[in-house]
Amino acid sequence: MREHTSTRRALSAAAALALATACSTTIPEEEGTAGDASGHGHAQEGDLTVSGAWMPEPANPEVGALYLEVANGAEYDDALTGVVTSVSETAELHTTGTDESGVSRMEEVEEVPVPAGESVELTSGGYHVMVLDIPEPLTEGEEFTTALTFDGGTELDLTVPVEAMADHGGDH
Ligand SMILES: [Cu+2]
Repeated sequence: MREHTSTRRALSAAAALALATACSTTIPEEEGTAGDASGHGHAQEGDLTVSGAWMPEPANPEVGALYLEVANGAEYDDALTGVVTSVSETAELHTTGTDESGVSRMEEVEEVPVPAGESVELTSGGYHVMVLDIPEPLTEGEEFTTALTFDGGTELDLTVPVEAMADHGGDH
């Protein structure tokens, strides 16, 4: 009954795929976060929810910014401490500040704090993920996977769409 076995294996692979798809597209609750309806990257594990993940089509093909929102429903503080993407071997957590002469500049940080009961937006002009040394240019309509690691041990996998900056109302 070799044929039967391989059919069952194929079925369970399909079921696993269906589960994974359901997980990344189903929004458990309407929590009033913008962007979910347009199919942005979303993931949830325990008390942590990531929504609205996207990357503006990079102007410099080797460097892309990844924006998202993290909500921490737990009663303890957590922090985003690590990011790995499928498009490059290098991703950093950045914050945006202003130097003495008023010039806006980015700086790498060890972690992005996500306090208990709060949500933190990683966006233009603030905290964000910087994806560096991208070997193949990313264009609008593409997607890639990202794994986020948190101080409390949670790991979240999500799909991040590459979108035109113009679709986000000139958010610069
Ligand atoms: Cu940056």
